[in-house]
Amino acid sequence: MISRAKSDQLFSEALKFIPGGVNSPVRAFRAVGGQPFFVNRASGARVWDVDGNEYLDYVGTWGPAILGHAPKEVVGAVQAAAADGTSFGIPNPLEVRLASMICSWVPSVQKVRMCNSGTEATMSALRLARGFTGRDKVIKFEGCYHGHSDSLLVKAGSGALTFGNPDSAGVPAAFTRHTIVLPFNDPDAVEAAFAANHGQVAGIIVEPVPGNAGLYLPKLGYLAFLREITKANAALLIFDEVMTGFRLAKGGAQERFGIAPDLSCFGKVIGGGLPVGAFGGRAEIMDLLAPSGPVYQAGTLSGNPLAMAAGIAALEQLHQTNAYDALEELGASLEAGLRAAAASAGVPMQFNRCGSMFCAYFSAEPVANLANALKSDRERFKEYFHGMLEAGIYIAPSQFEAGFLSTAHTRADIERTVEAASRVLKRWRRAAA
Ligand code: HOZ
Repeated sequence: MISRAKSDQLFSEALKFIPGGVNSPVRAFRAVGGQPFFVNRASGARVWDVDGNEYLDYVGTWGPAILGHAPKEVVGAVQAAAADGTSFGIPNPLEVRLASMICSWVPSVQKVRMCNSGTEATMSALRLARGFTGRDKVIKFEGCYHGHSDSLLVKAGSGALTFGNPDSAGVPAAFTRHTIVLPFNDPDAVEAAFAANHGQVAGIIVEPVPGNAGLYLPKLGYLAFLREITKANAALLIFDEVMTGFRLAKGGAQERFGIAPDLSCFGKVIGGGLPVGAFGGRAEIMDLLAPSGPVYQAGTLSGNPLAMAAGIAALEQLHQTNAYDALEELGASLEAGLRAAAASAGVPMQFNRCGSMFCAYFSAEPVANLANALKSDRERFKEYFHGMLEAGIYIAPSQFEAGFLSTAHTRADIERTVEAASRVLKRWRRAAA
């Protein structure tokens, strides 16, 4: 049994001063039982806790660590930028460089505005869509999580779903009156919503590959359908690529699936591990933002030089190392290994994967939307989580989160992961026999 005495001590202290002992709910182990461990060092695909235990990490700081933790190019860029000043509140050249990189990697984005988190990006993109169309209503999908702004915390995924508050307390009903929530992968529901709200829908916001209720993929043609129906109704298509952007391909999910949304939201990977968000799209829409236009959006630390330097270094590294092919290969071998392990243990498991994002559900049925995800065996997930943790492998402490691979993971790491999973799954089989 691994000792986590120092982590336990820190958690007791944290509970005195921090609500729930954590600064973001998903970090608590409430959905799986037990207490979180405290990390004081991370490098490559590994993190170390304050008791000196090492973990092979598939959370990757919830997505940003696509190059692994503390890649030297990113650390060096941040150190160099910090030496020149940590924040100016005045335009700096790094903002221009990162904006131009984003626009060239993601052709649907002609102009981009930096902010500080994915939540800010989606909240601002929604305001912009409403300002551009002059309409109030917005369609979102069950289980998709677009950050914690009021109007989007409806049937939301991630921690909101994990802890049973998909419709958060503290959000006045009036604030979500214009949010229409539909099941994902169901074109009829979208058609019906447009028919019932003719001329009132500003846009659809969607995670093109939803990664906040585990992970499920869009059915063939579904994203193209969303593109067409938004166009036909003069509404905007907003891709929330906070997780998928610069991860599923250089141009994100929109490149992978060949769809050009009107607006896109980013975060995670573009910050290289520092707090960054961004939203961008067609120039005629983006130019409605203040100071060019009437839609207000702002931020003291937006375009922060450290964050910009980290993001630039991360994107340059991804480009120079041909990272996406390597990530695809790693993902494919993890998928093959875990599927084989589940089959040989006789445990029903759905392994959903898109590039370097993945999720294992303990279910005999395919998972393509929130209703399917909710049918998976979460008790089994808890056992799986703790079995893997005891083997020194850290996956997200919730069934409703995606796993992330990085270029720092190796073939040997994948083999070790598959062996550990195989042991955990076979143990259940024996216990059930
Ligand atoms: N957006 C992240 C993945 N669901 C969670 C990060 C957080 O809420 O702390």
